[in-house]
Amino acid sequence: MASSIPGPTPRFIIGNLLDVQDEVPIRALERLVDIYGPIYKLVLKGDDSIFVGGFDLFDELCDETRFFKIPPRVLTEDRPEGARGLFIANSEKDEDWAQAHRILMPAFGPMAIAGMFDEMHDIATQMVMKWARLGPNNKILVTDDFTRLTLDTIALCAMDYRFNSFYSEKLDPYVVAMNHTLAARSQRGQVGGMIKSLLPSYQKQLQRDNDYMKSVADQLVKYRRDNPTEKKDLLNAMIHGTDPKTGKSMRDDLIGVNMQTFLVAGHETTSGLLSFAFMNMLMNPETYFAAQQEVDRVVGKEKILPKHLNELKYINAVLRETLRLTPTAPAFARGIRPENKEERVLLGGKYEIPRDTGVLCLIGKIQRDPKVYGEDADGFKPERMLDENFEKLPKNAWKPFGTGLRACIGRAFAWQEALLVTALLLQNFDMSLDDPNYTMHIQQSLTIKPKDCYVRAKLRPGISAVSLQERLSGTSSAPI
Ligand code: FDE
Repeated sequence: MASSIPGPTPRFIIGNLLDVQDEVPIRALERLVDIYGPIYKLVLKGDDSIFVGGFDLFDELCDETRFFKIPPRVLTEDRPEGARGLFIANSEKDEDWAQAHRILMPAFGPMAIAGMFDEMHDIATQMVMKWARLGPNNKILVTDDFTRLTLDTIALCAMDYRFNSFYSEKLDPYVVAMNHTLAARSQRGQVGGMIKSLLPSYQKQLQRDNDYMKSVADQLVKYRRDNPTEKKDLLNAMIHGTDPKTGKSMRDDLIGVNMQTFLVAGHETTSGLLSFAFMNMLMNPETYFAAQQEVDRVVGKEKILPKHLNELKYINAVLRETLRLTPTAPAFARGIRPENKEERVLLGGKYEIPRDTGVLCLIGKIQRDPKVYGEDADGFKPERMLDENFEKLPKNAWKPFGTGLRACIGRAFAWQEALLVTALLLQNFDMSLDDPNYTMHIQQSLTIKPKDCYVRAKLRPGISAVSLQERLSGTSSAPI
């Protein structure tokens, strides 16, 4: 027998619009799990939407033979026809997706990522030196500096472009345009955002932003074609790579949209990860010290090298635990695979999922399911994510990078970057919260980040800005 999916009663015309109003929209959706249970239904913009916030049902949705990824509606609605980047392609059957995926997989593979270490280190050094020179009394809004860092890193590693965000207070025009469009898209479900989106001036501005971003990407492709280099970056992989299956190479418009995809997908998510990780450690100082001791043991006072990163087991666990509690991409959608021939698709043996309806998986809630993580599921406990414990978790218990064929292609990239930056900061600074009573608040655009998180960073005893620079460049002659 099928059971009906619970949920708040929809109202005339507006459906459940009022049930999802919140400064942090994802929180509104998560609260509904506490009221209606691990699956519920809402009527939004005239359509039924289903939400899942518990492990068991999610585990079933990860079955790739029955379900597949549905790209996020906020990113796909009202998008003009034409090439689509990996993130928002409709399915794995889409030739553009398949071709880009096959060409890019090796470019995001372990060897290629290890080859990006020096560039990642270069950008991280800019941030570390800035903090060192501004000194211990400087209030740092960590989210801002981590966003500068991750954006500059992906742009340099992917396409040899320097935004130089640490050298200017003013944001690069590309970043301004990108922030506009992301903010607009993330506000789509909120009443304020809907009203704004009706204003012609607002629509025009968005159009201008989109055109500008496209022209920058197109110019970068053209510039590289006219000025070839040997650099092993993602742009060259796309320009020179051929599809192992078809022997074809990528069209320029497809290369352009994928470059834009990497800039967007590769910076806010990783910046949020770093921000939450440091706030978690600073709010639980014993974890900060444990992580710092690990760096002292594994790296000591030397320059951090790629070989060190694998040995940072505790920091690895800190990052995993952070993405468990606050997955920076806080939800993704699954739908019924067209090849799935089940007559009625039932979830949990009883909830019927219609063929044309996406199910939004609330990952932050799923990864706090007490059935998997116990009664202390809401607590920050890196130990539970150390390899020996992590390996014992049920297969789909930790999915902050998505699942299946469409899982995050940038995972190894983001992980190397986050490990390196965390280790560098711990090695050289004693950090503290600016407000010792800080409690974690969240802000959301498309991704989530901690709000108002100010910290201070004091160079560790015996380190000066000058000796630090020597250490970072690996030229230090004397022990420091
Ligand atoms: C993807 C992704 C995902 C899935 C989504 C869905 O399903 O819808 C997720 C969840 C993610 N991703 C997450 C993340 C986190 C972090 C930190 C990151 N992520 C990072 C990064 C970096 C880069 C470069 C990237 N990332 C990228 C990407 C891409 C391209 C994608 C799509 C894929 C396909 O579809 O094919 C993703 N990413 Fe990430």
